[in-house]
Amino acid sequence: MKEEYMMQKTDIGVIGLAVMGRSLALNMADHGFKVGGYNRSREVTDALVKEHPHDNLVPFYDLETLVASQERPRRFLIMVKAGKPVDMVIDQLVLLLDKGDMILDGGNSFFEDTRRREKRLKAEGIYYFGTGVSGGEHGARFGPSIMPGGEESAYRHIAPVLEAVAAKAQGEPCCAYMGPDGAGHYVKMVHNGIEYADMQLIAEAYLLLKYAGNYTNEELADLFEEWNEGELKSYLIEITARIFREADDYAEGELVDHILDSAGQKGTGRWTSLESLKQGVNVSMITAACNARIMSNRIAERNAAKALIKEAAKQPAADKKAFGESVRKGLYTAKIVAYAQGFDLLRHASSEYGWDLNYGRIASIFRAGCIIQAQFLDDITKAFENDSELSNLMLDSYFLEGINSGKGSLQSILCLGIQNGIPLPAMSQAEAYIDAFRGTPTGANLIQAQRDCFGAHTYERTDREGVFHHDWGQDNE
Ligand code: NBP
Repeated sequence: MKEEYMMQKTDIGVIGLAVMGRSLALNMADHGFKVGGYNRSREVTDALVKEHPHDNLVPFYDLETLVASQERPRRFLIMVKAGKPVDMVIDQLVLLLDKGDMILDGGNSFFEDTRRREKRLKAEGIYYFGTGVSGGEHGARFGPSIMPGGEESAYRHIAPVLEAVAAKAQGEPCCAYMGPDGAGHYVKMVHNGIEYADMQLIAEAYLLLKYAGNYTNEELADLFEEWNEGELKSYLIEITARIFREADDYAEGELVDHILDSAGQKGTGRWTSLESLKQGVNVSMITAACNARIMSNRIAERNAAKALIKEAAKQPAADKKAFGESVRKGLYTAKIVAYAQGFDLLRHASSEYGWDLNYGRIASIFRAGCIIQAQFLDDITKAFENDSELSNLMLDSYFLEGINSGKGSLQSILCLGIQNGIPLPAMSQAEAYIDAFRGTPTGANLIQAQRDCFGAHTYERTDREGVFHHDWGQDNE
């Protein structure tokens, strides 16, 4: 006799019921979609339906029955570990599907894998959507930011589900069609890169306030709460304020002081950084954030070097309150630069891969559900609505004003931080980027002279057209 589940009709199948898959499946079920849930290991499916029984969530134990439970065109969301497991699931699923069916990959897949898979499945008449999902477990369960990319004409079949489960910002779903093939996963990758830079900047503001401003955890919590009322208002600032107040379960004082100074990373920041070099785009703040995490991991070497390399003499800020305000302004200025770099990468990728990305729409779907959600994103949307061809966010009048009014603060906190021996890699990169961007000499004239001197690489001149080579008067072998 057939088990009861075998006769149930479903609207969508979710394949992979770990943290993210189960949360999205329940979110869809809450929104009235009949969801078929399948996981490679049966016990995971059983645990889900036991712990979270839901009328709209039907367990399946084989892909054939899951596929048979849907009317055509069918829809499946893959939520398994990124990499080979995604290909393995596709290989099994594709044998059971018909032309016009749809597969969504909601994991953190590398966009080049998504492009490859989309191309392969398109040849078989199956629509493949690389779908970035941001917001972690809580977001997936109650409303993530969703970035789908694939065949636009088929998007209408998946839009009702994705837009229903997505977070809402001012009543609008934080989900929008990004562009063809790998566009969705690319945007998600850059989102994660920006998240790395954002978090690093907040960490540097913390170091400045703690070690040059002598702020206590309570004072830090108060200050971050105050910041969260203004232009820095964001999820990351809000949770940081809460973190400073969190008592430790094992020792005296706050938990933050007992957490090892060594940060993990899963690779999406590194992908963004590597991709930026490929595109010839400067996302130095994202790279700096990756490098800061790498340095933080070298605990033994750092401990050994502590005794060998002289410490900077401490020079506390003269006026704690004024310093706090300078840090706020400097942080905001640097944050503008981080987003300017991230969106610059998107702009180049859009042209390179032929995606026609809509930057205002991208910023608008980051407004809720995801880690980088911030008030500031409304201003980014406005900037791109005012000028869809905006070449750099810093050139929008609103952000230009932010850069010009905050640049002095960024410089002053950098100076004090460096005098106190505080590492500020992301903030330093923000300052260097602004200076190079505004046409300050970069020293490239000297580099061109050296290249021409040792390799006859030629140079261009400031006073006449053409390409020149100079006889530098020595044997350069
Ligand atoms: P994991 O990334 O931990 O993957 C575990 C799931 O993959 C399990 O369902 C497992 O099945 C399945 N799986 C594996 Br591993 N190999 C498989 C194979 N060959 N065939 C079929 N299934 C296989 O799950 P997650 O943390 O829920 O994340 C899912 C995706 O979402 C990942 O790409 C992740 O990077 C992304 N993501 C995660 C977060 C987050 O906060 N966790 C946020 C945003 C995006 P099993 O039970 O049989 O082993």
